[in-house]
Amino acid sequence: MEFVHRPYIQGNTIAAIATPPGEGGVAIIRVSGSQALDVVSKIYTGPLFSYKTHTAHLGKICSLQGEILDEVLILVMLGSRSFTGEDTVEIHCHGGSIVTRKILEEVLLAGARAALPGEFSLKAFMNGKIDLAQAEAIQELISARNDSSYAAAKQQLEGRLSGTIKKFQKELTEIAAILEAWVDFPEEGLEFASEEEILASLQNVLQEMSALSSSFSEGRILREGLSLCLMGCPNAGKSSLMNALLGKDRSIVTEIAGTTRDLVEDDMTLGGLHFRITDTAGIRETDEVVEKEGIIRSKRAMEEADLVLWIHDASCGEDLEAFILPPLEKTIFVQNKIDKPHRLAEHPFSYSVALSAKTGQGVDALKEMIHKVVWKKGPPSKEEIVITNARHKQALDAAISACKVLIDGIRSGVSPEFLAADMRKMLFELASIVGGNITEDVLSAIFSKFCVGK
Ligand SMILES: Nc1nc2c(ncn2[C@@H]2O[C@H](COP(=O)(O)OP(=O)(O)OP(=O)(O)O)[C@@H](O)[C@H]2O)c(=O)[nH]1
Ligand SMILES: [Mg+2]
Repeated sequence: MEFVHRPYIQGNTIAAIATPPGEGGVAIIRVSGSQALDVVSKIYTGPLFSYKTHTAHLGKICSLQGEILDEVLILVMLGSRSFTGEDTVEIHCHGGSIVTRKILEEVLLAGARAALPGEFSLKAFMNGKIDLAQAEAIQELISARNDSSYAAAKQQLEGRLSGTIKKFQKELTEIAAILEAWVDFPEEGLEFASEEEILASLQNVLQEMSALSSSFSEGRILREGLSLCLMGCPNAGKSSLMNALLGKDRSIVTEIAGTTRDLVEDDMTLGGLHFRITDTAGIRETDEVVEKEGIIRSKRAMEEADLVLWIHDASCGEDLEAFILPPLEKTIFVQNKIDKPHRLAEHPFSYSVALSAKTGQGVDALKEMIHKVVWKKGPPSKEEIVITNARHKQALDAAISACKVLIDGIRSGVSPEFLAADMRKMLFELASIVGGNITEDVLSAIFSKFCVGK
């Protein structure tokens, strides 16, 4: 990992194109820092310094040599009321890639520095406009691929996760004060609170932290979605079902057994979740080299998948015992071709549906079943706070371990100095989630994953 942001200098004036590359109606060049007005005033025709904050003005951008480059709308956002917390000027120009690049070049010649990825958000964080968890949520919001990941990122950006962490910090700081008092005044410390009261408070925080930590698996589903793999014997109708689920003719379907050789992948959205769906080669004994390799890949895809659909041709009554079946808890047994005369098979799976990939009968029931298997305990409610970020999960788990050590320490009468150290460790880990004590290296690693211009 390259740490691009070191060292951070407050007030430095940075500039970048904030809109995606290519042609569009409008493009935005963002300039932020203590010299933002000076920089833009060198190339803008209007009375920039007289503008009130949060106002928009029509004017022209000229090169330093005086050539008119474009007619633009200028947006001025001053000081602490801007996103970054520093003077910001946005130049809204025509959205051609050449005109945009030319204006950015002039802005840089006029004294700004090209912004690094995520540097506007880094400014916002350094200036206390947002905490670290909120800054990370911005990038998650931008890269959200479905309604669920969007909702989770929005919740984090609103500061709901940060609020929960701050509540833990507040409760623990009160206990920490008592522990520190035990260290300083071993005789009198107990008067502040009884050992039972402290243990009860710690147990309470521990339980809440553990619940938040275990929401990560749900959070991962919301953020990244799931992989879904279609397996079964040749001609069972895997490719037909893939196409029925996708609602398009993606995978080749023929009556020849062994049609699909390579993995065929596509994306679909179901119940607000993103699914990466993989059609595979039918499993059978074969000496044919290409098919053999296809079957090896099928099995690998099955192992890696979050969810497997095992497709069974109910019209020909094939024998299930001939197969090594996928893990029962992540598999839905799909009895296909019920539009033909058929006999439903006995099977060991907990989840099953009968359908016809050809007519579409039962496909909606399969979609409902997928939802049920994904959210065994029901999907998280809008109010429930889930963590979606691996860094947050790691810090939370470290805080949980320190909390357990602390509780054991109090129970077994460990010296207060050690207890206070465990408490500090726990507070340190929680603070790192919202960015209280974060090092430049970690900051750099986080913000360098952002887009330029954000
Ligand atoms: N009647 C009927 N035919 C079906 C149904 N599903 C698939 N078929 C037919 O079964 C044959 C095989 O379908 P595919 O979808 O190619 O089966 P597959 O499992 O992908 O087969 P391979 O790629 O060879 O492993 C085709 O002729 C399909 O039209 C169904 O629900 N009803
Ligand atoms: Mg196929």
